[in-house]
Amino acid sequence: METTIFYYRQGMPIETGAIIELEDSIKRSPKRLEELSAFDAVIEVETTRLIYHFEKSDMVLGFGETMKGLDKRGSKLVSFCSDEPNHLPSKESLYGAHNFFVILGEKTRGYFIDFPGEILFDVGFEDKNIFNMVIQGVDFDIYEIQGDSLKAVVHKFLSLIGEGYVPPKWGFGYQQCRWSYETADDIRRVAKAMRAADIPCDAIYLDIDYMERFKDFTICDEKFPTFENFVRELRDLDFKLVPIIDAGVKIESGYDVYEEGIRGNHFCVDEKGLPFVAAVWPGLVHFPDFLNDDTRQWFGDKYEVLTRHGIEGFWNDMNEPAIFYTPERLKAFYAHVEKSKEKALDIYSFFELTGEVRGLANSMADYKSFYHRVGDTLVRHDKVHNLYGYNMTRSAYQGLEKIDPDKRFLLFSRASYIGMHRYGGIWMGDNGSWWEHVELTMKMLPALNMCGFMYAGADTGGFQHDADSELMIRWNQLSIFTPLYRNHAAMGTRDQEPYAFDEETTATLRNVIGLRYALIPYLYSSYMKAVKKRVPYSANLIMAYDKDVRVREIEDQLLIGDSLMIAPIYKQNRSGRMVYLPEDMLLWTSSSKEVSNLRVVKQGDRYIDVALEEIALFIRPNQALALGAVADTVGAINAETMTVVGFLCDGIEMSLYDDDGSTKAYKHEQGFDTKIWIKKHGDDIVARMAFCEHHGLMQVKIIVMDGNGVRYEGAVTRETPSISLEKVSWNGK
Ligand code: MIG
Repeated sequence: METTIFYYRQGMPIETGAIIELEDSIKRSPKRLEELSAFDAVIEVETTRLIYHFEKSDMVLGFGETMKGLDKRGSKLVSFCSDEPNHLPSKESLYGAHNFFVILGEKTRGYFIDFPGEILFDVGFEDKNIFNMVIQGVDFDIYEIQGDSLKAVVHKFLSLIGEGYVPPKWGFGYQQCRWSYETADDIRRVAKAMRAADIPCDAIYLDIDYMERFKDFTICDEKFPTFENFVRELRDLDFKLVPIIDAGVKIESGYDVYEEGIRGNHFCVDEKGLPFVAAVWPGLVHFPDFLNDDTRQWFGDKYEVLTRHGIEGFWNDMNEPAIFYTPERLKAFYAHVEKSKEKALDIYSFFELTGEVRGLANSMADYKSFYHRVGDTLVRHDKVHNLYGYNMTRSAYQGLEKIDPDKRFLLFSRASYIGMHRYGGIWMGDNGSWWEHVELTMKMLPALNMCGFMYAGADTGGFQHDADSELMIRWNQLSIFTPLYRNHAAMGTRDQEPYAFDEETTATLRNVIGLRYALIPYLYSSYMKAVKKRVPYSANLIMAYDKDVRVREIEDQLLIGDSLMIAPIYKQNRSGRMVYLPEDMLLWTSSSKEVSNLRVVKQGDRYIDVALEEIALFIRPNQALALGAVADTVGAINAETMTVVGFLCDGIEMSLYDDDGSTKAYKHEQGFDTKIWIKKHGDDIVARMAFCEHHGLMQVKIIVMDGNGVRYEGAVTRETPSISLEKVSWNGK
């Protein structure tokens, strides 16, 4: 995998910390922007335009969190972290600003535009032949990676931005959320119902109502009396509690976080140098100036208020930062209303008025009216906007690291910028219970992976609107493959816990979620390998099959790790779908973790039956899946037995990674590596395992099918780690 990096610098950019592993020799001698040959640069007074002329065959991949599919050509995207609760196809910005893309054509070139203000990416939208980029500034860095394949370029980029965040292993379990389980009793009910329905679940979430009037680092005593005992009670039932933390700090005299923030000059300031005031859930708030090291330390230390009670994970919300309104803009709006009273309101002035109401939230004028301290100068927020959520999560990560340096905490964020993946994951924000958003989950995941965000997932079942049982099942059947697997719904929507529908749905979801737990040995191993090897955990087919022109248009099938391809159902009332196989694969149509329904599917376009209770798993040639035992939680999984299911063509050689799942030992130690070899010797099929001495695994059942559909089985143990497999059936018979 050959790559070459070119580093360009224009003006005097602010240090974003996105790129941390660039060779010193390259870093020390940046090229001038004019030397960037693929793009023509036009530097104006306050903006920079970069223009690229498309070749006919060019595709544009990447950009992380967007509403778009695999190829972004023909799209208009705006890089500006936005609190966007309506994920409509026309939306140009979501919560993350991920300015990394790859132009894939005659040549393969990746670009990262390291600039924290707004960028317009017109990827052949106004003019289909022109990629027009408008950077709202004249100070930025550009990293160009030229390579011999998409895989090589992405690998290099993932290497430049540093090793990704690793959650505790329980973060791979199923997690249940709602806005809000309001009281301790609500949570108890969910916990009990989950166990009564025999549905595995590792965590239940606390949304904003657990706080005292939405004040960060407080707990509402009335709703959650003796919080510490409650956390323990839940832990005894094997559930983790994961509270939310919002970006805005309530202005309230006597509230310690507010008082400390004022005393320590920790808040962003307005033009007059006074703490900037905006309104979010707590009412009027100040925003911590996360761009400062001392503020990050101060805020990060606050997480101890909750870890002290036994909390082991957090989600950071509203950190674009979202603004409902500012008193300033509200005042202007009232004045407008007063003025409109003087003359008769016509339809146009009516719409102007209502438009202004809607424009109160997240207004660019507000983002231009406050400042951060950067070194000795004040920098206007809009110029560094995309660094805000990133630095909030960095603050949390560093705070938690201080609290317990070796412990992995669960942590993810709504807003993000490239580089934040080192500190936490992200969730995909306020989607809706729409089939289109099942599909969107599948489109976002690989694009996020290209940008380093591997611990990611959608609000399964949909946040806005009401979910029905079929949508719920199909969405879960996809989400079992996303590292972050969480069911979340908005206030006022129908209950959508796995037991909230009918008995049949509960039974199906029990199996679906059970399969997730069974797959953890494979999924966790794949995740850890991806983090360590700097490759995506999940990718579009084009990443692996770039010689096959057909896969250039395939965005509704995904690769998960090295062995697996999935083809989820994302439409209503379907009992199957077309799947394109770039090569022969072994199909396991699973309705539970029992391994039946195996068959070889030949390369090409195939119609695959996938009934509502089934999931189609495609195992690639000479690859295998590893299935463990199912339990209520990840921690309770019995590690002694495992089943390996493989598609044997010439020989399978695989290694499965595991570790303690809770400490950061993975950073400097090898981990537990279990190796498996399955080989054909004439008519004989020999399986051999190298058990890791530190792993509890005692025996492994092996099931393989060869290209002719002949199934072989056997079991290896620590005593007999090498065996011949027995032929058991012919194409499932
Ligand atoms: O303005 O905390 O995206 O997950 O449930 C809404 C309430 C604020 C937005 C988050 C969502 C969360 C909700 N929050």
